[in-house]
Amino acid sequence: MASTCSGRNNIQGHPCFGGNRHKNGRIHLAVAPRCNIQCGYCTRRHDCVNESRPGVTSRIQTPQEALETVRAVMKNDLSDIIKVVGIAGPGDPLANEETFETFRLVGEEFPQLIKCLSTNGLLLPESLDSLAELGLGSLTVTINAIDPVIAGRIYKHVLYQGKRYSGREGGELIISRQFAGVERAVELGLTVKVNSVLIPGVNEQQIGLIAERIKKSGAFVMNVMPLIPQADFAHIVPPSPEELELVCTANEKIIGQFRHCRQCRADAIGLIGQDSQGADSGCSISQLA
Ligand code: CLF
Ligand code: SF4
Repeated sequence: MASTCSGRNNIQGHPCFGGNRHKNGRIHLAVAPRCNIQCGYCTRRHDCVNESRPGVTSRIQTPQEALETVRAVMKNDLSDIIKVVGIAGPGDPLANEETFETFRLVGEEFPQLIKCLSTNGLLLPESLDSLAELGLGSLTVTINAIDPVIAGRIYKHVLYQGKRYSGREGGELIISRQFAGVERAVELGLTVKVNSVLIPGVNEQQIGLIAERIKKSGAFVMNVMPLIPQADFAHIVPPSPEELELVCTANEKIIGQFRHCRQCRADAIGLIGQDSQGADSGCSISQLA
């Protein structure tokens, strides 16, 4: 049944959407191992306890195990700070049925927690009614290009409805799905953040154009993240903090910028940058959330 959700969901206090990140934390549930695209910068690891970057997790949990993790956390000292339950990987949450089941289970028992999801956006248009019914509050979509040729360089392939797309064709497909998803999410009252991975020599000219287009689409905030050089992009020198700052300052004239991202792990728990699980920090989707 389509959701009748209207008006903006309440995500007050969300540390990645302008809330107080020194007081408010989040718990990430690593229930989503599978992905439907291959980004050139992505390496996922499921057994990693000492690496602090998106796409890594100590282990994958089932929805029931994830619920038990939330129960345990909400019984201990962290219960006062955890305001958000997020699913951000280590693959694409929307490519994993477990994401929906986990939000259902956790939402029944902990309705006070803001539900947050981070995705590459490929399956967003067809997933949004279910997500709105589950009470999703905040959504992050990672958009790295608006030019399909450049997107084709970033996404090695895109798997959609049993077919594999690559190059310009794959780029066109994912970009159209991402923007259709962002616009529909805004209509449904979700608060939307767009993450963009700044990849020097590949998409730096795209970042300002993405900012303009997402502003028109109704997104709330943008988060430009530096490339973590891995996989096919291992040879690329990532942007320096100063270069990143210049980009954010230019973008700020177009749309608000989130500047405190720590490129978290898929199993992070606690305040951003001070997590108690896995390594140091925590959101996932290999460079999504
Ligand atoms: Fe997690 Fe991502 Fe939700 Fe935040 S993280 S799913 S929006 S609750 Fe935040 Fe971590 Fe940056 Fe993500 S600091 S990587 S932006
Ligand atoms: Fe999939 Fe995220 Fe890795 Fe891209 S970065 S291949 S969307 S898991």
